[in-house]
Amino acid sequence: MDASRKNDILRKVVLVTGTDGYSVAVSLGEISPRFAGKKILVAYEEDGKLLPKADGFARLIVPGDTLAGRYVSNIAKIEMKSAGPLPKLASRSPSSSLYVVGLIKTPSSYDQDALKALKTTTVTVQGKDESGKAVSTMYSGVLLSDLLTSAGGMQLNAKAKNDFLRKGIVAIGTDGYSCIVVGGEIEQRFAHTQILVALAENGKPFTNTDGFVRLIVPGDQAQGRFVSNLTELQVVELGP
Ligand SMILES: Nc1nc2c(c(=O)[nH]1)N[C@H]1C(S)=C(S)[C@@H](COP(=O)(O)O)O[C@H]1N2
Ligand SMILES: [Mo]
Repeated sequence: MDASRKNDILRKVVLVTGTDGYSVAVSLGEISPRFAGKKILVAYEEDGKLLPKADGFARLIVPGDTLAGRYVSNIAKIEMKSAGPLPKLASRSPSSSLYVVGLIKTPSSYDQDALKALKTTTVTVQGKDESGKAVSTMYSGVLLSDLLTSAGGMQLNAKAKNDFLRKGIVAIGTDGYSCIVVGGEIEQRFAHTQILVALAENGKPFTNTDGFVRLIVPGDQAQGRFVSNLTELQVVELGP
């Protein structure tokens, strides 16, 4: 970890590979108890018995993954990886455009009007205020998966099974703060996390200090991946 980077842990992923070479990425933002705290397991038993032979001695279990795409059977290797090049740190300035770049079919830039022209989704996030009281906040904007689709979709290898599970999206703020979201978290067929590029909070646009868009990752209790002044989304390779 780079101690000079705020929440550097949110830039890391683990790549889990099976004996057949199938691999998937899980983000530390999902694993870490301080953030999403998902109970992601390297399981050696199922219903109180050793795993079925076909699954090997250990299998990855990712609660919330509906189609079990990240349930890697016959785990052979678990590697820690960092997400892409480190963005330059800068002072916090309000963002006014969002670039979608990297392994995307049509690299694109969006301003507020361009995002408003896409399908709007609203998500409600449960959090706590300074006194510890439960509060819910409503965000509206564009689902990250819809935004990537509007930019032509990720560049994927059609021959590799579920290749999107080996891609990551690095979200970068104008201040250089960054974090990563992995393909398994955003693909709506697989995970039900509605990761949002939000334009409004409780029906009002963000104030200038948060920029015109902010990344919202429901389930992140410390809100570490709520990147404000979002200015770039970079699709990166996490696989071998
Ligand atoms: N651009 C940017 N976004 C950021 C951060 C940051 O330093 N820069 N800090 C994150 C962290 S650690 C937290 S806890 C929340 C704080 O959000 P708030 O300022 O709305 O309370 O924003 C997140 N988003
Ligand atoms: Mo934080």
